Parts: sequence; structure tokens; C-alpha cells
Amino acid sequence: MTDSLSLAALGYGFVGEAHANALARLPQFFPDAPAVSHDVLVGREEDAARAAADRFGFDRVETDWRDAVADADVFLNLGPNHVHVEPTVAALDAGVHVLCEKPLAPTVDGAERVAEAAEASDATAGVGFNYRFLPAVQYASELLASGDLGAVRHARFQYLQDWLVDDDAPWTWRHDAERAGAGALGDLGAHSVDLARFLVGDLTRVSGHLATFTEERVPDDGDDPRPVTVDDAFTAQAAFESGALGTFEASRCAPGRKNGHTVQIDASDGALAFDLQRPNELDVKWPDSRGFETVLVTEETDPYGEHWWPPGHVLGWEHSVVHQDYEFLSAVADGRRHAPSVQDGLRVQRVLAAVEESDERGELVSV
Ligand code: SOE
Repeated sequence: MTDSLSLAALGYGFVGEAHANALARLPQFFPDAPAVSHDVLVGREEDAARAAADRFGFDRVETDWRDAVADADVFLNLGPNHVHVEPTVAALDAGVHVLCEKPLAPTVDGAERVAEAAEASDATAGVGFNYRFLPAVQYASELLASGDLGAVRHARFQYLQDWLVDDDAPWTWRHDAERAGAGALGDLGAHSVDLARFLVGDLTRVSGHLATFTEERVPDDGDDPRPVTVDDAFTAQAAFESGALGTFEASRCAPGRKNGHTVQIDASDGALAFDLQRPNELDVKWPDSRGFETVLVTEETDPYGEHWWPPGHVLGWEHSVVHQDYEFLSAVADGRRHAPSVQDGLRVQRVLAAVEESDERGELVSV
């Protein structure tokens, strides 16, 4: 391996920008992170890709991923869901390390193809479930693993956004089943199911309900309404292998909720609660406290604490991506596996598919 890892990235929208920011932070705050050279940014619209490449510091732009991925050391697949599978499989087949954004694929079949390619490759492969890397979420995981709160009985996950409350909100690729796979279920539910697996363990069966409240929307660039073929919201009940019970809910039609992701875990000797809109805090009901105490997770000894500011000088959403990219690139440099792996991405996809199947059949579905 050369001194710096040559990087190809696909996508320069919101998520592309979040990773560009993360990579820019690493040399200053994580000096032991492997060096990266920003070689090529892939995007279909050449002018827009060039403008993004100039801002993010990439040397070159390609409009076809086939001209970029196989020559890199590392490929970040940050494109929309329908371009997750082909470029990721091609990169893994060429021995290139890949971090692919969530959901791993629009369908279980696609996710299986990626997982098979990863198993056949020596490269490190990961999926972008960034919320695992928030200090408070890591702390919650350590607390549950320590056994101090006892055995988990209930796990509740809610992920609420409001950008589709209005029927006039425009149609985008996110409303198209072919390109997105699913709606709130795949986009938001994927994060919740990943945190459920990370904090509590695997799920065994689910029952789910999906709803699409607005059946068609008008795209920004045209007059003709297009059908919305994905869900606006879902709810699901689940059972974990451990015997714990789970509930999941996500919506893009929750007025006033911008990006509200909440987790509550009730265990036999205590409980904990996390809210993404208060990312530096974990509410903990200790075995010997009367109610919940709010723990500020910003000490030097807390996960990633030593890399940043003095205690109380809080972190935000972007830091989850910085930590994730640090862990992924470190795994690449050390020749290790990364967690969450693409196998984790596949398992999440199977849960999401089971929720959809349960809604269609009106029955409980095994995962
Ligand atoms: C969708 O609105 C979205 O941007 C997701 O795609 C992200 O994964 C989530 O973190 C925030 O919301």
C-alpha cells in the first residue's frame, strides 16, 4: 500500500458533502487516521460534479463510475440507493475497499449480491450506519453490554421527519420504488433497525404496517404528477432473539419533527433513552436512582472524547460521520473487517423486507 490511500467517491449531495467534511476533519482531529488522496469524484452531471470536486478537493471528475472505481484503493459509494449495488460489487470484485451508504441496496437480492462480493473479496467492506458512532450511542452500547442495567425487555425506536407533511412537496427519486427501494422504511427504518441490532441483537419476527398518505407528487422540473410508489410511514412490532420486545415507527409526515430519532431501552434493572436532537446526552435510569438522570457524554474518557473539545463543548450530527470514516479507514489500513459490515447491511435489509411482507400478507413474518 502507498503512503496515502487513493480515494474514489460517487455522489456529492447531502451525504457526499458529509463525508467530504469528515475526511477534511480527520488529519487535524484524528492524526493517526490513514492519509487519503482525493483522486476522483463521480457524478452524472459533469458541471455540478466539477463544482463539487473543486469544493471538496478532488483532482478529477468522471461521469461513469466504471472509469473510476477499479483503480482506487478505497471507494465511497455515496450515491442514491439505486446505484449502491453495481458499483459496490464491481469495486469489491477488483479488490477495492468499499464503504457503501445505507440502505445497502433497494432490495434483499441486491444486498445479497453485495454481501456475496464482499465474502469473495479480501477488501474491507462496510455500510454507512453512522449513528452507531455517536459517543452517546457507543456509551449506551457499553452500558448494556456491561450488564449493569440487567436484561433488555423492551426496545422502542421512533424516527420522525416532516418534509412530506405538505402534499405539494415535490416528487424526487426518494418517492420511486425502483430507485429508492422503500420510503421511510428504507431510509429511516434502516437506521433504527441497525441501532436495534447494535444495542439489543438480532430480530426473529416482525409484523408491520406501511402507509402512503400522498399518492402522487409533482416533480420540481415538470407539470405531470408522478405516482409515489414507496411508503411515507411505517410501524412495526418485533421480537428479538433474546426474548426482548421491539417497536419501530418512522414517518416523513410528522409535523415539526425535522430529524427526530429516539431510542428507549427498558431492562430488568434500569433503562436508557437517547434522542438524536440531544446527541450529547443519554438519559439513564440506574438500578439505584429513582428516575432518569441525564448523563452528558462529553468527557475525555467517553467514546471519541479525547479527540475533540474539552468536556461540555458539544458535538453534533456531522461527528457521527467523522467517527465512522475514521473507523472505516483505520480498518482498511490495518487489513481488518469493519463493523457495521455489508453482512450487517444485508441483515437490516431482511428485516425491512419482512416488515413489507407482513404488511402485504397481514401476518407475522419470520426474519
Ligand atoms: C433523509 O431525509 C435522511 O437524509 C437520510 O437519508 C439519512 O440517512 C438520515 O440520517 C437523515 O435523513
